[in-house]
Order: sequence, then structure tokens, then C-alpha cells
Amino acid sequence: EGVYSFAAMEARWPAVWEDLNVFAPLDDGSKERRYVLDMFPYPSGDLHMGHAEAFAMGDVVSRYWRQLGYDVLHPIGWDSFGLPAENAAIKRNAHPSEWTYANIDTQAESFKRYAISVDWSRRLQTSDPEYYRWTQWLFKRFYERGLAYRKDSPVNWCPKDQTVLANEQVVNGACERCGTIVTKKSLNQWYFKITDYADRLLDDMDALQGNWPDRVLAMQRNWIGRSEGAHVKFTVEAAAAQPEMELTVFSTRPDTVFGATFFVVAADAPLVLELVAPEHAEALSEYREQVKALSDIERQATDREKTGVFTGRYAVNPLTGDRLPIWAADYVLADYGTGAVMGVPGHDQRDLDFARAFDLPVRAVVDTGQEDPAVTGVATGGEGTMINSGPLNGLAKAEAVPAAIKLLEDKGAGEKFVNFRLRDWLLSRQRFWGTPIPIIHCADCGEVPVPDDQLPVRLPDNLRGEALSPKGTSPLAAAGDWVNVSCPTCGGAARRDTDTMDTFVDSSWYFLRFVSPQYTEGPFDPAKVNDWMPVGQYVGGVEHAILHLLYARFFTKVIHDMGMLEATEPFSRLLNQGQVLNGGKAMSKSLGNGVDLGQQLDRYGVDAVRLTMVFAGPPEDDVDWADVSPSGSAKFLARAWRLGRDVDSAAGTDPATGDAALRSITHRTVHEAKALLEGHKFNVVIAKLMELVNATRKAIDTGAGAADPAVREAAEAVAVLLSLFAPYTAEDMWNALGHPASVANAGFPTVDQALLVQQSVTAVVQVKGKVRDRLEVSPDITEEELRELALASEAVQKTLDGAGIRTVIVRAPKLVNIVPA
Ligand code: ANZ
Ligand code: ZN
Repeated sequence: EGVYSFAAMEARWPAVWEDLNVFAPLDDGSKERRYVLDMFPYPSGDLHMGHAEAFAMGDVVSRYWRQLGYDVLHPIGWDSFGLPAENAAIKRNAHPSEWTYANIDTQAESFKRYAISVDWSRRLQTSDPEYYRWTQWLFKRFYERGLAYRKDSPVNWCPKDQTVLANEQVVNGACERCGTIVTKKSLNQWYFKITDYADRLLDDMDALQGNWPDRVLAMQRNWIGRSEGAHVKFTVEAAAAQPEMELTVFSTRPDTVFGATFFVVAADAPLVLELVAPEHAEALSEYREQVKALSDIERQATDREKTGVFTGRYAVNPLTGDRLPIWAADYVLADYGTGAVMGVPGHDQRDLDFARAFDLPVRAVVDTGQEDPAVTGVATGGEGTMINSGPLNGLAKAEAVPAAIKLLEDKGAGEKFVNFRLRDWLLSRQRFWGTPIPIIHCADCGEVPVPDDQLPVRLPDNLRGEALSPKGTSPLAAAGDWVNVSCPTCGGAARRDTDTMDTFVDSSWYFLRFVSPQYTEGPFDPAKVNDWMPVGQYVGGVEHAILHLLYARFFTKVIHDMGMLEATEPFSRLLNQGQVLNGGKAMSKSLGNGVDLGQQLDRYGVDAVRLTMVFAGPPEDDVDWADVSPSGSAKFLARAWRLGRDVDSAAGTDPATGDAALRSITHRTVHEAKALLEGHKFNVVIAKLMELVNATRKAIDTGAGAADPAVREAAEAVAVLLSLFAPYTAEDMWNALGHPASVANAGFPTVDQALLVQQSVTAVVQVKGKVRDRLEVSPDITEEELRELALASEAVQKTLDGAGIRTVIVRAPKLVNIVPA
């Protein structure tokens, strides 16, 4: 009873909170609503230290907003489709759902122990049929809008996982998951047309500036990769048995068309096969085999020796009439721009390297004041004056670009063009444990969407173990009774699409489902969604800086365009918490430096672990577990908790009659804490809280005493502030102070502005430069007030001795100088 026992508190409070349903929002409009969301977890085993950090940060915001009086939505769910479950099922001859839901139960228990302030009634799992039914429904709406389509394309293929990978899942040429070198394969695949939204995804980031980390915005901008330039059309001369054709390039430097001395097509573009002259076909095909083995990164590496083969064909430069030899090379990528470039070796280093490797002419067309690139081997890319460029001669680059575009337009050989690096989102996966694509393929009717009233298309539950192992086609293809269906349109024999969706599809709209997770008429309740969206604070790791956030933004915009949502952005504010390290390194099996969260909780208690996570530094910084002191946190918590016990229960409750100095500290702490919380400086709030605990302890032991109402006021402020970081200790304190549960709803303490005044400062009063008096004044004193006080000083009056006054110089609050007449 008299000792601080985290175990006793952890045993006592969860049931009380659950009974009171403390963390369910009222959702009745009686209070202003706010939505705070942590990126939902993937159910791989139990919670780890990284979860503990991220969720501690999100919980600070959630609990803070609740104390401010907002109706807070803070839900939790699981991103529960994905490969690890499938791999576990293959190994254990089980169904992926067994592993998945067992882990979810474990994590849910741990989250409850960790006292995350979430509304458990809103819990969802993306692998629940009631959830993926709506993922399929949304897919259909995208399909109807032309935003989901199929095409044959070379795809990244992981030979080990036997699955297609999105570009972003290929890291340095290797599979993000297993590290196997990724190869290319041609497959008919589903895509989302995210490129239609490239401009909006870019432009709408302006509104996020300042509310999202700069580096995340920069990464998104770079990923979208908007480039302004022009399309330039070249005519390929007819050859022996080959007709004339047209080739377009994308260039950011149309001003340099006069400097184009050759032409390059991506070696792996299907186009080159059409283009190549028969006598060069063999060399080309050998070269294409070499190129297949390379990753895009390797191909673009600037320090790699340039390779390529001549196609035997020539393109005509539309402005000079020059014949440019057409080469096939790997430094030009098939899926960027048009897959072809005009080679301008004078001003593009890659082109210059290529020209030098194959003895192609170099013609400088911009005089930048630097030495001739043909001589130095260094392309000059900067500003300058146009030369060797006919009508463009003498123009500066800024004028030359539009002038060149005009010339091209007049000849029908080009126009201004904005190119994006962003590709359409390849969403189909040849795996089992994902949302089935709700399409039926009929020989007569083609692609037929499964009617809405037949959703969800459920995964079959009779496939287990080996049957799930990857074969290059989806394991679903093996489930004959599932695959073979009659066509919804003509009733004829047809087959279900056997691919499943990328799990990023599931996580692109889950924040919308949380506003009404039990809603059965649609993905979310239209009457509720605008009450909560957008999410006011999103919390999660920077590893999701590009994909998840970009996809969620894309979904939000499409759903907005469908007229279902007012918001055009999903997350108004984003916080990327740091990583938890041990000994300065990320925890890993190979380093053997893993720290088990459960053990830490058993040893120090939930509150001490949470407090340590938050106190370690700004939330964006990494936490090195080797450098922090959970036992120090536990000591502080016990000290704070003791205040609750020590306040005399007979203490008066009117703080106005209490110790003024302590009151001033209490009110200043609360006031500063608020500003710090708004700025996400949670660690500093804890430091201030420690000072307040010390001051209160001193007041009890050697000052005003335990019965002083200011002491009660201070202890209550400690409990409420502490509730953001250490909910068990705070609840126990609140209870000891005589309040019913829960401290989570106590309300943020109100600040008496009058008490914020720092006690006083010393003002020096001089007469003719000589100090005559010292006055204790408020630091906020006005010049006028200070002047009055100084002139009224007895010492000053004595010095003046009846003399008149010439001037009074006042520098509030520190100095007054009086000059007698
Ligand atoms: C001629 C030129 C002259 C270029 C010059 C640059 C400088 P960003 O900014 O990334 O959009 N390019 C176009 N398509 C390509 C592809 N598929 N693979 C490799 N390179 C490609 O870059 C656009 C520039 O990259 C284009 O402008 C083109 O080279 C090249 F002094 O055209 B430029
Ligand atoms: Zn049909």
C-alpha cells in the first residue's frame, strides 16, 4: 500500500478503464473532434521496442488532446495480409490466418498492458472478410473510373519469393525481403493509374509544408519527379526494307537541339527490335541479353563504362537536318520519358561519356565560359549564351528554352512537355494471403467485375502448407473449385482472377474505415467520415515516407473525386518517430543486441519504459537503449507518486489561499508544457515535470507543508501531466488525491495568468549616473510605472533635494537614470 508497485497498478487499472470505456470517443458532436492515428502494426510476433516507442509518442498526443477537452478518435487495427504469414503457413503446414490471428491476439494483449489509450471497439484487421470486402469494392470503383487496368509489362521478379515486386521493393537491384537479385519477366499485371494524380500529389504538398517533416516531403517530391521540358520528334530515315518512322524524345534541354549529334534508344525497349537494321540484329540481341542482368541503379551509375550497339539507322535532327546515328544503349532507361534520348555530348555528361567511348562528334552549343567539353571531357551543363544554334544564337538559356520550343512547334516537331518519374502502381501479386482481385475472366465477355452484392470474394480456406508455396502463378490458381465460376454477365464458364492485391492497397484506406468500422453499407459511413477526417496527427516510421503515404494520399484524392469525402489529404500533420537502437546500432539478430520489450516491462514496469522512450530526446530522434535509464525513470515515477500519498487529505481545496511561490511554479509548468506539447517537445515537458515534482516535495518537507492547498494543486497538476506519459502512476496518484477514475479525463489544468509573472527583477535607479536606489519590480513593468516608482523613491528625492528634472531615461525593467535640471 505504502510502496510504489507498478505490478499492483498494472493489475488494478486496466479493468477500470475498460469498464468506464474511457477511450471511446463520444462521437455525438458535443465536443470538437480530433483524430490521432499510429501507423497500424503488422502482426509479426509480439510487440517490440520499436512499437513501444512509436505508440508511446502517439499516445502522448492522444492523451494530451483528450485532456484539452477534444473528442478524440484514437483507434488501432492490424495490417494483417502479407508474405510472412504465408511463409509461416508453408513451413507449418497451416493456413496463414492461424499464425496471423494468433499474433494479433498476442499483440493486442501487449497493447492493453502497455495502456495505449485506444478505443478497442473499433479494432479492425485488413484480412477480415468484412474489411477486404470494401477493399474489393473500392478496387471496383477505381476500375470503373479507368484507374485500375491491366497491361503486359516487364516486371521485377524475385526468383526466390516467386513474386512480382514493385520498383520500390527492389533495393539496389535486390529483393527488399530476401536480398535475392531481382530479374525481369513479362507478365499481365494490374495497375492503379496513380500517374493521373501526379500533379495533384505534388501540388497539394504545399499545404503540408511545416506540418510534415521536410525530408518526407522532399522524398515524395523526388519520387514523383516532375521535370519540365519538351517532346522533340525525330524522323527515322527509311532503310532497305524498313519504312520511315517517327521517334520522340523527352528533353529538359530543348535549347540544345542544335548540339544533338547522335540518338540513343534504351536497349531493352521493344522499339529497338523494330528499328534495328537486319545486319545489326545479332549484335543487338547479344547486347540485350547482357542488359537484362543489370539493375536500373547499375545502368545509371555514372562511373560505369558506357556500352551500346549501333542500330544501323539514322534519325534526322528536326532543326539542323543532320543525320544522327541511332544507337541502343543501357544508360537510357526504357520506362523513363519515351525511352529514347537525343545525345547532346557538349552539355550532358552521360552523352559525352558515350560519345567519347564510340567516337561520336561533340558540338558545344552553349558558351558557358568553361573550356571546350570536346577537349576536357567535362560536359558544361550550366548557364551561358547560345552558339552554333542558328536562330538561337546569342540567347541566354532561359530565353533559349521557350525559343527552341517555338521553333519545334512551328515545324510540327515538338512541344512543351512535363514528364514525371512516377510510374503507375503495380498492384497485383501472385501470392495467396492478400485481398483477391474481384474480377472474373470470361472468354466471351472479357474482364467482368464481381457484382457488388457478391462481395467479398473470400479466400478459399482449404489451401494450406505446400499448396501455398510460390510457383510463379498465384497459389489461388490451384483451388479449382474457387477459380472456376460462371460469368456474371453471360453465365458461361469463366475463371476468377487469381492474383491478390499488394498489401499497400489495404493500408491506403484503413484510416477511413476507423470512423465506422462496423458499417455495412459501404467502406465507411458517409455521415461520419467528414466529422473525423483528415487525421489530425499521424505517427509512424520514416520507412513509410514514400510508398504508404503516397498511396494513402492517392486513395484519398480518388475517394474525394468520387464525392465520398471532403478531405483531399489524409493526414494534416505527420510525426516520424526515431528508431530504438542498442549500443548505437539497430537491434538485429546478427548483432545479438536485441532487447526484449516484455522483459523490460516485467523489470521496470510499463510506465518506466514509456517514460524512458519519451524522455530520451525529441520524438524524431533515435533512442539508444544503452544510453537511457529506465530505472532512473522508475525512481522519478515513485517520487511523483509519493506526492499523491503525502498530500494531507484535510488540505484545503482553495489554492488561492496557498503558497504563492509553489503556485507560480505549478502554473508556469503547466503553461510551458502546453506550448512544448504543441511543438512535440515531449522530452522537455518531462524535464519540467521533474522540476515541479522537486518543488512540490520541497514545499511539503520544508516549506508550506502537506496541508497547504497549493501543494494539492501542484500534485494534481503533476498527476494530469504525468498521465500523458505514465498512465498507471498518474491514475494511482489521482486516486490517492481522492478523485474517481480516470485521470485521463481530468482536463488540462487551467492556468492563472497572474501567476505566470516571474516574482521580480531589480531595477537600478541612478541620479546623474550614480546609483541611488534599487527597486524590486515586476519584469512586466511598463516604462511609465517604473518612472513613477523611481521618482517616488525616498533616496532619489533626497539626492535631488528639490532640484527640478531635465530628463528621465527609463529602460524597463532594469534601469532608470534621472538628470536634474
Ligand atoms: C537532351 C539533354 C541535353 C538533356 C542536356 C540533358 C542535358 P530528368 O531531369 O531526370 O527528367 N533522358 C530522357 N529520357 C531518358 C531515359 N529514358 N533514360 C536516361 N536519360 C533520359 O532528365 C531529363 C533528361 O534526361 C533529358 O534531357 C534527357 O537528356 C535524359 F544538355 O535531353 B536531356
Ligand atoms: Zn461472359
